[in-house]
Amino acid sequence: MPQYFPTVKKVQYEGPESKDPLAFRYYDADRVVGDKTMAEHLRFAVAYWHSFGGKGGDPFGPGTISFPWEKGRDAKTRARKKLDGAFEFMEKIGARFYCWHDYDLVEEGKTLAESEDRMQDAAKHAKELQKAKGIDLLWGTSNAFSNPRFMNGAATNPDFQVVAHAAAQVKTAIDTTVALGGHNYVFWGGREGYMSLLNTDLKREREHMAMFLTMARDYGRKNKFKGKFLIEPKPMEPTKHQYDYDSETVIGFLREFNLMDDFALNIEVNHATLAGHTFDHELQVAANAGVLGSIDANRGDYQNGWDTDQFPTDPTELLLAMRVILKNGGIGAGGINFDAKIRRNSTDREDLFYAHIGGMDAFARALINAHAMMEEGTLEDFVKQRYSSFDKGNGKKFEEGKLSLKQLANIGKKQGAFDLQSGRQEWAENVVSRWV
Ligand code: XUL
Ligand code: CO
Repeated sequence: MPQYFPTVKKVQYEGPESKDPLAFRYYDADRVVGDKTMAEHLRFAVAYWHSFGGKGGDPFGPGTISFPWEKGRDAKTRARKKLDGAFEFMEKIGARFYCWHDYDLVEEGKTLAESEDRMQDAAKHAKELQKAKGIDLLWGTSNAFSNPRFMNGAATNPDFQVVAHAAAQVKTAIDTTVALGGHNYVFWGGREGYMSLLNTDLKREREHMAMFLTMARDYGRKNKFKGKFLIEPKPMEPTKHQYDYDSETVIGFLREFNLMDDFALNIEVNHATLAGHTFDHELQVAANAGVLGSIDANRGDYQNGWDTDQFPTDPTELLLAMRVILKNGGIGAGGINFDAKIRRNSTDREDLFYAHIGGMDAFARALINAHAMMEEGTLEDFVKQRYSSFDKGNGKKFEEGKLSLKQLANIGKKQGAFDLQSGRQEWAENVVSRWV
């Protein structure tokens, strides 16, 4: 089989002192941190679309990156060669998971039937490669936003014909995910949102989205899909207002339409930033509701207000995120998917390796430090102590719902003057900086 990345061998762990740009300095897959190996904690996944399809085009110019598998003679051959290239990359970088949209796994055909046929062919090859290389599908999803037919949305499109077309696509994507033993199935909102309220029936569109997701859930469950359906919150882009705005919004939606048992959240760093939140805020909100499903790991540029999809490098941001994940007992059947792309001027074949090595090392380092920080427990002890007045006496009764407002007011009247309790934020920030 031809090598698509001939200049790179399997990337090895060499330790923090290594200066080899094609070695890991922190990610040591089999190193045990707490109760699991790094590979088990982090479950890294490679995003098929950016890594093997992203060509660097932007609104000001065409792509700068080309891929050898594009030269295959027909669509099925091209898809199979792309899989060969992808699995060679994933094996060399040591990622044990990957994620795709239907139409980056294959090129979209002229008809739904042609696309489905291509998906089935690609899935046969993907299955062989998964088995041979020990790599799993973290999640599949459907691209129901790029084709012009989805310009007004997919499940929330005002035209029923488009909704039905989207259903055919999603059904095939679920079938393919099941055929490949996918651990999860993702719905990112795509163009589910509006550009203007003037031409939009907001109530109906949200109800249509809930109906569509319920149907997808029922279909998946009838057809042996055991994993979670994941919704990926994002506040804006491409639409002015995306219905899956942020974690709180999506959780409210799932509760309203009785979808909490089967759905969880796929939290993306850059989407959190766009919503005006931190990454750890979005993770904590999902964790509190028991729906922290998976992660799309890509940062934004903090001077730009759009989704720049850069590889994660920020030690503080990742340390705080790993703290939430460890407190949650891990990420379960989810993983850390690099929904990130190399820059338009990163045109060497090695650049994709540098990018993933940087992201994997940044998370591994954050895992080591977050674990050590929590073993020391300074912040955890402080937070526990800060709320300790609710652990006993009337505070406990309040939490248990055993006080009326009148009783609570009487306690307030009787207690007299009391001391202020410092929140010690600067002290807490200094504790964190010891582990960055
Ligand atoms: C878009 C985005 C998508 C989803 C999958 O912002 O994050 O790539 O992750 O459709
Ligand atoms: Co994403």
